Amino acid sequence: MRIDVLTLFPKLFEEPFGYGIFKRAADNGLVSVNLVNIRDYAHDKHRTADDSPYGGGAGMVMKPEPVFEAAEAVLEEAPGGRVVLLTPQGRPFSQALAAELAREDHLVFICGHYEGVDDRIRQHLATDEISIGDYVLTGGEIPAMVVMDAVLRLIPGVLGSGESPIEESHAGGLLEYPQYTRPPDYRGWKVPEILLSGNHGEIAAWRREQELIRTLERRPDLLEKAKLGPEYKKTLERLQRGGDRKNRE
Ligand code: J9Q
Repeated sequence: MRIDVLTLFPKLFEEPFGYGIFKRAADNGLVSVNLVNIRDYAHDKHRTADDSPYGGGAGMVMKPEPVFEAAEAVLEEAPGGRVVLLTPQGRPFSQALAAELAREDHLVFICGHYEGVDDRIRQHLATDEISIGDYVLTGGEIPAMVVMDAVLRLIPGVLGSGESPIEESHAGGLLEYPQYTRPPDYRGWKVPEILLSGNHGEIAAWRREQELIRTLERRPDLLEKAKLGPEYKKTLERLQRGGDRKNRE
């Protein structure tokens, strides 16, 4: 997969994507991340990328010409990719959308700044608009990094063999069970005995129950949409009948 990031702050992406699994993925030819400074496509000697809003109001708006021309330059090199504008008005980002984007060969991210981008960028350049959540940020860079992280790890071969992407939180629609490692007793806080038992059937049952308890308590909205197998359904029904003493305490 090729990813082009159009931003006024390309250096922000160098650290997070220059190390670890993303560096390895790049070295193995699975992904290439191309950082494009929008300012390089400005038309004047001051490299102006923003201007005051028509109709008045506070702040600045990103000008269309540098963004269009930066995008056209990368699309000429690599035609036909989805052009994603990060914006609070976009489609809510989710694991399902990450999986959809992970099947693409080419993504172009446009990171807006200031009070927003000229709306013609949204209307005539972006093919997708994505929001990572309902909060105010200063720019689209961090949202682009969030989307890139979620997408890249789903590309086959990006995660090592020990790091399968399938079993994790939200992939199955439930919250994850609690994880523990050594030592078995830390400051008197003990690892649940079942995990030390070596009984793989009981461990799996305990983990299913923990996922359901956590999801019921913290994110009951997720349970509505979750696709539960028969083992999960049975456990959920038992928990909802109040069949588990630990859960009532
Ligand atoms: C560009 N707040 O917020 C949530 N998802 C994306 C954004 C965002 C923002 C400001 C600028 C994107």
